[in-house]
Amino acid sequence: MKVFIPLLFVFYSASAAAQQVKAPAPVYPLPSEAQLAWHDMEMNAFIHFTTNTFTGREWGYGDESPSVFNPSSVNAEQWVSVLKDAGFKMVILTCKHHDGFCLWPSKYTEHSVKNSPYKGDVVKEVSGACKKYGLKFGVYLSPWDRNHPEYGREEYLTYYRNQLKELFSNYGPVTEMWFDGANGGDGYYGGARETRKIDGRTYYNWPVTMGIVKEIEPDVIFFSDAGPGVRWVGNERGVAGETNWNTITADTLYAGKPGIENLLGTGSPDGKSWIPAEVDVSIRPGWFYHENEDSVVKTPEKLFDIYLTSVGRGSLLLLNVPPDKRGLFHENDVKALQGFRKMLNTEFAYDLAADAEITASSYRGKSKKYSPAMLNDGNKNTYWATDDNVNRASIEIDLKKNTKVKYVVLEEFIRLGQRISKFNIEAWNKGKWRKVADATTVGHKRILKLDGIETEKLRVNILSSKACPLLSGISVY
Ligand code: FUL
Repeated sequence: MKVFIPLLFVFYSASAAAQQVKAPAPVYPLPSEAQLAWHDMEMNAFIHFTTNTFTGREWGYGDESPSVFNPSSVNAEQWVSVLKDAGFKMVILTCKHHDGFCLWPSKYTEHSVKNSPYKGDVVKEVSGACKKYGLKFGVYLSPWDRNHPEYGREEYLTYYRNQLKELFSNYGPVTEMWFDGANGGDGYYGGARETRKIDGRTYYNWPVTMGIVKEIEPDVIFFSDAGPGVRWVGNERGVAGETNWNTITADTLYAGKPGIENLLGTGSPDGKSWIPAEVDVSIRPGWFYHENEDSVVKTPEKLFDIYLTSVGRGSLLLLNVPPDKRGLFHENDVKALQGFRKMLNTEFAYDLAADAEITASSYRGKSKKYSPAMLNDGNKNTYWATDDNVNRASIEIDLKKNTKVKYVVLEEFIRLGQRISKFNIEAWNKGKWRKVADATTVGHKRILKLDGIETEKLRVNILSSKACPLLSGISVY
């Protein structure tokens, strides 16, 4: 009996100490559950398909006859299965682009597939294929409509909202809704053939329009230049800011304001809302399929670079792959996507940090719960943390033997807010530490490409953070 009492006591006091270590306080603003799920998708696909595919245009004027929409063999299962194999998690379809042609037989217009030789329902095909292959589905419904006679007037808003209700009620669940910032200008407008300018901030009365959608789909993520769910990254080249805050103050952004592109790319550390940047880019020069671009489909190497400047900078990649005139992904695009997947698999084949010994200059309350072991436990819900007011720290990754290293990947525990604003990486080389990378923000995922160095030890130095830093993972490839 005597032997057991002290042992029980030791056990009791150790677990009590662990319980006493308080979790770090959140750093506001925080992401919603829907935004966290969006971050985790990392790679989504865009599909641009309309009369432009057949006329060779990028922006249809709105006077195209539905008879031009004549794909011979639409196969949405081919699109979705190719995308799934490449690792994409959601498909966002241009249900209606600026030309106003609807890919579903909307009961509110004659300008749709129902009056085309195709006669089918592309929206139904795509949302059905997404369900079958386990991908999420998203809707792009261009607010600008160059076909509609009432565009620019109150009546058009009723039309637009009716179409949103139609799409969300008949083709859901819808995970993301894409509101394009390109708005107003010349167009057919039911035969008027004139220029119609609107005030992008007031005309659509977004709070009302989004409210209607939210009644049907409460958790939908709204994309627009300024959110509120996710923001535009400010360019269509596939590049997020090297410094990339998920936070931004929405009032400082509105469509058409000159010079906001840079701010969209970087966000701001003191931003009032969590509105992460989405990186939209096309696999081809244009958003729609054009035969003369068959030879300039982005290479797997280029797509991989884009992955590093989007996902690797804490953003999400939204890659557009446009079906061709047959209604299929072109062979060249399929090949490029397969090559891209192969590169991802090869470059990130084996995480050397999984077997490494990881230590840190400090960890929260010396509690196992916040120890460096949480960095390579393969669990995104556990994290290493420091004590309050300890905003600098070093983490050492001992690989045990000289190893060729190409990438270091950090993941911040963003559920409690984005914090880290400056860090660097050093490698152990001939008896001393040598700096191999300098960076700022981390966010959902930060991938640093090193020039294939050889080292047996790496050190991540967190140099500044808005509050105690929290990391859920470190990987080395
Ligand atoms: C832009 C549009 O004008 C392009 O046609 C394309 O849809 C792209 C994703 O957004 O603003």
